[in-house]
Amino acid sequence: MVFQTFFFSLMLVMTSASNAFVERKTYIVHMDPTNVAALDLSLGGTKRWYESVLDSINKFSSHVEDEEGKETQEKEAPQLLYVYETAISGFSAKLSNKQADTLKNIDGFLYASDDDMLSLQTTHSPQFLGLHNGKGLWEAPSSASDVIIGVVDSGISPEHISFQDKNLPPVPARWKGACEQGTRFTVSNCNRKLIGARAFFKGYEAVAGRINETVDFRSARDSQGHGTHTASTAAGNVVAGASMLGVAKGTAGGMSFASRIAAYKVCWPAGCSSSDILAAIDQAVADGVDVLSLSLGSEGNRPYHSDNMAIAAFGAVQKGVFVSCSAGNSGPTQSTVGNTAPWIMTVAASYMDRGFPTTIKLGNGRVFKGASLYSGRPTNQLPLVYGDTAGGSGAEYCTEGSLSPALVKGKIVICDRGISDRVDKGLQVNSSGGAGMLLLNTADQREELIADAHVLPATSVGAAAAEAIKNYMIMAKKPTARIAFEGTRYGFPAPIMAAFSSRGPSSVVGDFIKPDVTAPGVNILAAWPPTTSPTVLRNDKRRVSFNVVSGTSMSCPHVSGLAALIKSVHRDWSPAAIKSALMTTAYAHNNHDAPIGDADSDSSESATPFAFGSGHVDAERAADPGLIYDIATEDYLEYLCSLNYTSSQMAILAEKNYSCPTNRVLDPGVLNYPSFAVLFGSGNASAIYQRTATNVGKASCRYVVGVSEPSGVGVSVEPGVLVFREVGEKISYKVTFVASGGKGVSGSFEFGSIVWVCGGYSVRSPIAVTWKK
Ligand SMILES: *[C@@H]1O[C@H](CO)[C@@H](O)[C@H](O)[C@H]1NC(C)=O
Ligand SMILES: *[C@@H]1O[C@H](CO)[C@@H](O)[C@H](O)[C@H]1NC(C)=O
Ligand SMILES: *[C@@H]1O[C@H](CO)[C@@H](O)[C@H](O)[C@H]1NC(C)=O
Ligand SMILES: *[C@@H]1O[C@H](CO)[C@@H](O)[C@H](O)[C@H]1NC(C)=O
Ligand SMILES: CC(=O)N[C@H]1CO[C@H](CO)[C@@H](O)[C@@H]1O
Repeated sequence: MVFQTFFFSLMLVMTSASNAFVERKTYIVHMDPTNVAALDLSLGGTKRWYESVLDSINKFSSHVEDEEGKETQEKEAPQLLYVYETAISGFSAKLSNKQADTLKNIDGFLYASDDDMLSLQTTHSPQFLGLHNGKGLWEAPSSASDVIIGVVDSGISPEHISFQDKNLPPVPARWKGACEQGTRFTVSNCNRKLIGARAFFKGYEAVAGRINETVDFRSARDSQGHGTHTASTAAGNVVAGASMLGVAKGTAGGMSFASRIAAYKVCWPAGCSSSDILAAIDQAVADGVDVLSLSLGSEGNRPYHSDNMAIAAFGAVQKGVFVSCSAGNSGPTQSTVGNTAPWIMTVAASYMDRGFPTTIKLGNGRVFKGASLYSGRPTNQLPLVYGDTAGGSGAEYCTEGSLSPALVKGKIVICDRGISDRVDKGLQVNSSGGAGMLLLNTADQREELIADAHVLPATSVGAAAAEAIKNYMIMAKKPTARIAFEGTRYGFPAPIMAAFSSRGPSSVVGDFIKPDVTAPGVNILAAWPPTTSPTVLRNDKRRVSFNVVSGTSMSCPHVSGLAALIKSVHRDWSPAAIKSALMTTAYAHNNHDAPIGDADSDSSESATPFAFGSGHVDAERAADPGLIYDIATEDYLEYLCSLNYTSSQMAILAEKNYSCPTNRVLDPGVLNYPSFAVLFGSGNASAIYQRTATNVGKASCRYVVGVSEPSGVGVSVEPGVLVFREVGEKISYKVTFVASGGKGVSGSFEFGSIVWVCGGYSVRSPIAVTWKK
């Protein structure tokens, strides 16, 4: 082959001894696009070229002698899974470790990572976000119909009423996507609402084997419910009279209900593989989506140049696509936040003012509150059983087979959270003849009250009440309880941060606050496939068309939908401008004018920006923020230079040869981010950050700064007044942070904010100061 030497350097040196075990894995290989672009495309294009690369790898690696000098023969040739060309540059392939060892000899090779498996982070919400029928952003929904939201998830249930296309104009002419055929999915499943649907499973099947078609559809059709739920939250139709078995009754509708949806299925029963996710992002950008919604978990602690999601998201953002991701469900532990790259909108989850309260009355007269989506009649005052009064080993967790029907029949069973699924515990109690269940939080889950769709009268119980109930079990001779279900109630103090919502500070870099914002993510009503039970358990035979689910997976598509709305009224705004608008107009107080609370504590302590970022998103204010902090690709690249990335690490992200400026000192503090995070060492310290505001409000406006200083830190802003005379004008200012000695305890945080005010505009950036350990 004549062109073989072109991509394969002549000196091939095997670095490691060949392994006796031929282990085949999927590798994601990042290539320098300049080398790839230099190809003679007459050879057949990028795909053909990568095939030849793999061919050569195969030839070479199959003629290597092992340690004993014997020639070993590779049984299997490398298998090319995907070629990435739009958001990232490179390919993924299934290779033996010996074959993988030769990758670094390919001209243009930058970096290879093992494929990994990520997981999904599992009516009233529009009103809670400030959206109202016929007003403001929802006044002229037709403008939103040109905006396309790509949902990378577990697929979609295409016949659902939420995705019907009544009254929608034709598909935007620029759309290049497709409706892919597959198991129970045809071209006719797409319409003017669901304009594209694709499935990505090569990476998944390389690890998990062929998809079992009795368990999942080998197509974009959703069997898990998650993707249908997130897509309808972002852009589902407005459906009146929606409810989940009578609970949360009302109108269900996506945030940007006039926008188009394109579904990219990457999540299968055992998870979502990175190689498939990258292929989906790459394709979605090529197809022409405006917004990408990714309710997926990624490793939170990798530097950006080795975080596949961050790399692909950067490629998308460079091409003008807004990328919204879930922050993760690993809270309330500190520094658990994922998807933290500065070009990603990282979304935390909080409660709305809607709840599903229950009342638990014990035999001693004490009353506690809980939450449940069960909507039937109250139980009678019934005997309570727990642990060895309910069954054998594992009975305290109500695991399968642990409960004794003789002991639990007709009684209320207490089950601790942990080990098995919350709703499965209820199924076990029900099938053993139990009449009800109290699902107790452990100390770890604090006062988080998740409402679940239990199959029997059952309620969740917070940690403090759980302890009181267990004490009562010990003290009382004949303990009893009664559970009553109050249905859907409104007016609770909100937002409150969900305890499960992952927390900052980011463990990758500390130059800005993560997560960025919070949005509703607890007990969210949205569309559900008619073939899937609300609990996703196989032996739950109930079927619903709307379901109530919780997670940062649910808060992320709220923000994706809002970004689409803002895009529809500000066509020319960059992803960073939309992000800035959502962040600087977010609020940090609740509906009672108190600070946002935290389900992590028993309501006395308020949450911090490391839980909610800039605050809770406010749709209408975000559409008219006054000022924005814009960030161009070049600014992100200079920021990455300030992290001292090598030239090949830079090339992975830059998608081109990029030389970091050498004529000046690069300071991470100059990234034009809409929030401030400052790291101080022990003793006195200071830092100067710079920001540039662009006027997108009234032409003539005089902004005056207001500063709320973090405890122990002096903050001065220079200049303190910004006078704008025209729209589009940019003015820079400097912020100096000076720590007064001795105040900071190592590892502690202090918070404050900077607010620019002109007339009705209020442009707020939170400040977080961390004293390093
Ligand atoms: C597919 O899944 C079904 C249901 O779990 C199981 O009975 C069947 O054996 C599986 N088939 C294969 C080929 O694994
Ligand atoms: C709960 O138990 C009742 C009575 O045994 C039974 O009829 C019902 O099917 C059970 N529900 C589920 C979801 O298993
Ligand atoms: C980058 O290198 C410079 C010069 O060696 C150093 O001062 C700076 O702290 C480094 N920055 C980071 C983020 O490691
Ligand atoms: C990119 O950089 C490499 C060395 O880092 C150099 O060999 C190559 O010529 C450069 N390509 C372009 C197009 O500038
Ligand atoms: C150790 C140190 O330099 N301490 C100084 C920190 O700053 C305060 C106020 O500026 C001074 O009073 C301390 O001497």
